[in-house]
Amino acid sequence: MYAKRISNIHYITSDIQLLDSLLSSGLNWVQLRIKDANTSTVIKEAVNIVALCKQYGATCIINDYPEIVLEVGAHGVHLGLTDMKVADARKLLGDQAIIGGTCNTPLDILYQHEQGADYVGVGPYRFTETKKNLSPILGLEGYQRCVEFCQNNNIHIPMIAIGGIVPTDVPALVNLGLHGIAVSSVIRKNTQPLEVLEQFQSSFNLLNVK
Ligand code: TZP
Ligand code: MG
Repeated sequence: MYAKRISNIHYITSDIQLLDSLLSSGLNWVQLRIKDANTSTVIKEAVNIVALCKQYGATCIINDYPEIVLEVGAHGVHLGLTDMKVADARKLLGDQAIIGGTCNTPLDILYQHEQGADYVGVGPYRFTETKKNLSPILGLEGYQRCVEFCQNNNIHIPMIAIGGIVPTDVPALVNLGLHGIAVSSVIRKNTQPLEVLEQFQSSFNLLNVK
């Protein structure tokens, strides 16, 4: 089993908006992802979000900036393939930190696993405007290839699907063997964000995924 509990629902946001209400509705994992800003802006936002997450006992992961994790006391970092290597971030942050790595292919998963990632974000599932320079879209077939590759190579790592995911996608992804999902716009841009969170939560509950 995994020593670190990786949530099934990761919420990606660039600011604190909505977070209080989402956390009080049971959200337990937040990834702060701020692009095109200077580090002092990221630090300011991170300090506030870490404090709020800690009030709710939620995990807070910082995208891209391992040093900021140390500075603000976040739980860990999520790193892309062109960011600091997971193994280097591990040296910096230690065994207790949660480190996630982005993947688009089975070989990326092998690589991030060998680097010592605690989970992998695998995507994009479908087109999304949230990320620039999107890697090739995976669809269910892409995830099937990733899951089979991991089975055949005895790789055990929680896989989090990402990219344009909506609540009705959850059953197919979980049935394939995905551990969870990471979402941003479907919650952030919705007029009823709490309802969307609840739909994700009930999908996982119905599938009896803990
Ligand atoms: N990496 C691949 S897709 C994506 C990231 C960070 C964005 C996911 O956001 P959304 O709005 O849920 O598509
Ligand atoms: Mg990155």
